This record gives sequence, C-alpha cells and structure tokens, in this order.
Amino acid sequence: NRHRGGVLWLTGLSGSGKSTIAMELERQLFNKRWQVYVLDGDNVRHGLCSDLGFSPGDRTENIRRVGEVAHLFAKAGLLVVTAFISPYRADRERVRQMGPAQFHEIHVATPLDVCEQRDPKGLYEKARRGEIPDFTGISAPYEPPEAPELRLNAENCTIDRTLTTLVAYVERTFAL
Ligand code: GGZ
Repeated sequence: NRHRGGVLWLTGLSGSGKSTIAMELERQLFNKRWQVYVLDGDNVRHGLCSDLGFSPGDRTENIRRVGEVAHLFAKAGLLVVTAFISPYRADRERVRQMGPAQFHEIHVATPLDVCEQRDPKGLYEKARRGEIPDFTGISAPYEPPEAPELRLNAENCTIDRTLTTLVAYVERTFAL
C-alpha cells in the first residue's frame, strides 16, 4: 500500500462527471490504505477561494491557489485528486510547472451536449436563458488538453469501467 505523492488533475466541463469520478477514486484508494485527498469546488470555493467568482481572472487565480495547495499536499506524500473545470490551458500548464511533484492531467472528455442533457443542477438551462454570465461551454471558453496523460470518455463508458481504467492507471503510475 506504499505510493508516491502526486497530483491527479481532472479537467472537464460542468456536469462532465469530475467530482463523481474523484470521489469514487478516493473511496477505492482509501480501501487500499492509500493517503488520498480530493480538492474540489465544494471544499475550496467556500473557503480558500471564497473571494473569487468566474471571470477569466478569478478562474486563473482559483486554479493557481488550488495548484499551490495540491503541490504542498503532494510534497507531504498524499495523492491529491483535483476536480475543477480549469478551462484555460495556460493555467493548467502553470500548475504542472509549479512543483517537483508528479502532475498528471486527466481529461474528463464528456461532450458538451451530453453535459447539457444531464444538467444535474439546471445550470446549463439558466446559462442558456442568460441568467449565468461567463458559463463554461455556453458563454465562456473551455480549452481541452492537447496531450493529457489520460483521457476518459465517460459518456460511452459506465462509471465502473471508467474507474477501473483510472485505478489501473493510478496504480501503475504511483505505486511503490
Ligand atoms: C462554470 C459555474 C459557473 C460558471 C457557477 N461557469 O457543475 P458545478 O456547478 O457543480 O461545477 C461548476 C463549478 C465550477 O467551479 P470551478 O472552481 O471548477 O471552476 S474553474 O475551474 O473554472 O475556476 C458549476 C459552478 O461552479 N458554476 N458559475 N459561470 N461553472
């Protein structure tokens, strides 16, 4: 059950499944007695980043802070799983360069039309009505990674199959 510290950086649209995948990965790694921690909007945007919104500049700052924290945890030996849209390529590249820790970019590549059909919180519908400005995929950009370490096509795979792929990848990469 020994493993390296590192950062698994999930990126993808709202509703792509990042948080679900991150939580399920955390559970499976916990069961192997790995030290893993998930950073996502729920534990970051209410505290560390509560002063930030969704303008391009605020998103860049959100990702910078999360990146710094992720690298600190990774240096302490944890496997950190982050689940943020992180829509800008340059911001993700900056996080990759931040630390000595291994950084693996995982693209949760669920297409926009699938995310919009799921619309678990009704945000896409609101965004289409113009009620949420700067909404990723509708009125704000998403720049997909060109060469992520792993791409998950969550739309045509069950969550189980996606997790099997991901857990195998993580073990091969971080197990000691
Ligand atoms: C995108 C927004 C927005 C706007 C609120 N654009 O599906 P959710 O609800 O739970 O996940 C989304 C979350 C995105 O926050 P991140 O910190 O991941 O964004 S970023 O990495 O770009 O900084 C969504 C909700 O916040 N949300 N307004 N305008 N998503």
